[in-house]
Amino acid sequence: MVTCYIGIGSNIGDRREYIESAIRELKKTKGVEFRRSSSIYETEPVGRIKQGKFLNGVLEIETELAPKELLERLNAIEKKLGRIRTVKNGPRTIDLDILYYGEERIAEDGLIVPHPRISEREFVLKGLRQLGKA
Ligand code: PH2
Ligand code: MG
Ligand code: MG
Repeated sequence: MVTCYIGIGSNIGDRREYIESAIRELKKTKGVEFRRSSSIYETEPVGRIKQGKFLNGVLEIETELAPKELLERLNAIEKKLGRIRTVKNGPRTIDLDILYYGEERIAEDGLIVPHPRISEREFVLKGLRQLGKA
């Protein structure tokens, strides 16, 4: 089992409900053991796109899934919760990002871990700090 940290965010619709639903889905996912969550906090949107405020947090899980398998499961949860990919970095019902996959460094098509923008994103660092990972 590998300990992983997942960034979670929502800025459309009932944001808290989307976050709770995503956590429920994660708990139902075979090969994933949910451990704990940081608090869920409101953040100003970061980046060039004008969009609504986010609710963000960080989840700690353990998994026996390979990184790409985990990414597929996270993408499936995003899809199930109505995420439509239009504008890159734009508004979303739910966003689930792999921040850390154990101590592994991964650079593959569509998957870079640790997440390359952790150190510049306070909305991620805050949750990681609460979980003792930053
Ligand atoms: N995600 C982005 C872009 N900007 N800003 C906040 N506050 N929270 C996010 O989760 C976020 C963002 C792209 O993934
Ligand atoms: Mg994402
Ligand atoms: Mg993201």
